[in-house]
Amino acid sequence: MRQEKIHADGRELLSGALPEGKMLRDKPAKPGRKTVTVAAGAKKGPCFQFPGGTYLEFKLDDFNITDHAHFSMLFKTVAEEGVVLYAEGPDDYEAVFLSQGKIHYLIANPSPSGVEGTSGGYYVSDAAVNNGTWLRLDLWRNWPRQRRLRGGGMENYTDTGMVLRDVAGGGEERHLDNIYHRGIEISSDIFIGGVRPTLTHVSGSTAPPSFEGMIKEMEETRNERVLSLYYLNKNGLVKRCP
Ligand SMILES: [Ca+2]
Repeated sequence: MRQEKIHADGRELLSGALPEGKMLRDKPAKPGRKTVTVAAGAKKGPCFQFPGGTYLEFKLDDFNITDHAHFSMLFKTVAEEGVVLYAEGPDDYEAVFLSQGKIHYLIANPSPSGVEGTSGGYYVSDAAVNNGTWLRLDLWRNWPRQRRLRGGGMENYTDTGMVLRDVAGGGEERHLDNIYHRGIEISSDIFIGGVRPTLTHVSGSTAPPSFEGMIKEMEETRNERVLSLYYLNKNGLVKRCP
């Protein structure tokens, strides 16, 4: 199986053109889990301050982001480079990182044989975002949606990509498409602010730099969970925001 590595500039990940994905038409949209009565968003997650050179790892029980997910968070930074979020599976991964001040959201989903190329997604903000203001970031991967057809009836489709909102200024950037990423498999471990150098798809020597700044109110909608209790605070360096 082809192993791809994440590099600081993200470019090396995108060898080959992205094939056009298939729309999700054959499966109905899955309703959200009904067992949790407190919806994500009702309780705001904490604010973490990242000094750089460290990260938080979340290992959440009963947490499934294998084929689709929706993360939401706010972040603030003046750094040009740094990992915001990273998660991986045996062959696939998704990464959100700053490069030259812009936010990049990369989904790598190589085909098992490697010959059909990569069914991934790559979304980059239009403008640099490292201006020290709070920005809301929403990440959608294979997110089930429905729309009414003009001739009647409903059509299922999916959203993948990111939406950025300037909390104070009100500006918004939308980078979404309806490509369904078939066969993507991401495990439930989530890395925020940096990556463990020994991860499958991370190359230790060229691992991207860690995040410097603040990240707060992290949540995931599919599992209706707020990301507050981390499994690992690497070297204890991530603090609560002052
Ligand atoms: Ca895959």
